[in-house]
Order: sequence, then C-alpha cells, then structure tokens
Amino acid sequence: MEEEPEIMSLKILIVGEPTVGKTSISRRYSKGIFTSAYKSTIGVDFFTKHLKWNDKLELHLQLWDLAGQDKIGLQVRTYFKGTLGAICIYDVTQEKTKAKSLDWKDMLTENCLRHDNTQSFPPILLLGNKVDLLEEDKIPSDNEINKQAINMGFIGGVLTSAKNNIGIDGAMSTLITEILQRQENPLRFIIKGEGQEKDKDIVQLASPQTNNSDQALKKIETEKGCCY
Ligand SMILES: Nc1nc2c(ncn2[C@@H]2O[C@H](COP(=O)(O)OP(=O)(O)OP(=O)(O)O)[C@@H](O)[C@H]2O)c(=O)[nH]1
Ligand SMILES: [Mg+2]
Repeated sequence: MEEEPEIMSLKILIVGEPTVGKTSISRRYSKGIFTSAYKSTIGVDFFTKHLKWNDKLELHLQLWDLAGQDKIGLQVRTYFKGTLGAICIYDVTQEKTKAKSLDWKDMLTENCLRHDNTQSFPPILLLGNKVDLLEEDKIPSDNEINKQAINMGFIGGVLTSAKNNIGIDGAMSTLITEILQRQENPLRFIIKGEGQEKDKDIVQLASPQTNNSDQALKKIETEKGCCY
C-alpha cells in the first residue's frame, strides 16, 4: 500500500518597505495573478499555497504579508512567532529600499521566536523586485545580486518581477529548500546557557550550510544569543 505523504505547514513572513511589491509577490505566487492597482496593506494579509514537494512531502505554505508601514509597530512582533523563513523585498528602482532591507533583516533576526520562545533565526532571502522596470543593460547579473545579498547577511538574493512573473517560483523554492534542510538537520543551535560546553561543536557542524548561520554564530559569540 502506498504511504500517505506527510503534510507540513510552513509559516513564511514577507517584509520590506512600503510599495516594494510584497502583496504583489505573495498574490502572484499563491494565486498566479497581478494587479497594477495599489492598495496599501493594513497590518497583515494572509496568502496560502498548497504544493506537492515530492512523493513523501506536501507543503502548506502560509505567507504572512506584512504592511511596510508597520515596521515600528510593536504589535507586528507578535506576528513573528513560529516563523520558519522570510522573504525581504526591495524595489530595484528605489535604492533606499535596499538599504532598509538590513533593518528588516535585523528586526526579524531579533524578534523571531520558536513556539517555546527561544530565538529562531529563520533563513531570510532577499528579493529585488520590479526588475521589469529596469532597462535591459542596467539589470545586474543573478550572480552579482546573490553575492550582494549574502554579503548583507541574507541566505541569497534573487531579482523578481511580480508583474511579469520572473524569479518568484525559483526564489520560493530556494527558501523552502533551506527551511527543510534546517528542519531535517538535528544539529540545531540551542540556547546558550552558562556552562553549555557543547555549543562550539554544534556551531562548527551546522554553520557551513549558509552564510546566515555564520551571522547567527557571530551573534552567539557577541551576545548571550541562541541560534538556529
Ligand atoms: N512594474 C511593476 N510593478 C509592481 C511590481 N510589483 C508590484 N508592483 C506595483 O507596485 C505597487 C505596490 O505593490 P504592493 O504589492 O501593493 O506593495 P506592498 O509592498 O505590498 O506595499 P504595502 O502593503 O503598502 O507595504 C502596486 O501598484 C503594484 O502593482 C512589479 O514587479 N513590477
Ligand atoms: Mg501590501
């Protein structure tokens, strides 16, 4: 008899400055549509997508599309609990939104908690959206964008267009793959309490996977920290 596939729920946050295209990316990915009318998100919007990952696993994705305006709102932090991964979006036609991505990344890193209230350091992927608005010869290479994002502390970077459906499926697959790898990897970072000698071993074994883990490692070393 064939085994039933496992169904896993993944909570993914979508963050970034106002008008960068968070709702448009979420809508494009979950519903396959785009609208050019702009309606600012108030608080948070939800999008879901069910997908067959492989023969053994189906995923129920919950996309939490946060309002860009609400960055400083304290209530936003309550949305972060149980987040397994995040997408941070900037607008390639507005350089300042890229710089602001760092603030969003830091805010997620500081505030994302597991259900047991330990810090979770979810993987965060950076998207440069609205690439359809750039002239052909101004479009940076995928490699360049990815490297820049890694240098900024993201797990990677991808250029996207919600309008023309460019890069979004691949970006989501990259993030999901990273989330699943971390779920499967039993060598997670744990809360570093006084006298927990094993931390170093855990860090060494887990850190090669991503640059994000390196960031987490730095945090462990500099703060009381805990990690993925
Ligand atoms: N040309 C182009 N326009 C886009 C793209 N993505 C979004 N837009 C437009 O940009 C505007 C803002 O998009 P939203 O998705 O609402 O932006 P948001 O980040 O959710 O904004 P807030 O909810 O206010 O934080 C809308 O008019 C969209 O149609 C894109 O890839 N290309
Ligand atoms: Mg929105």
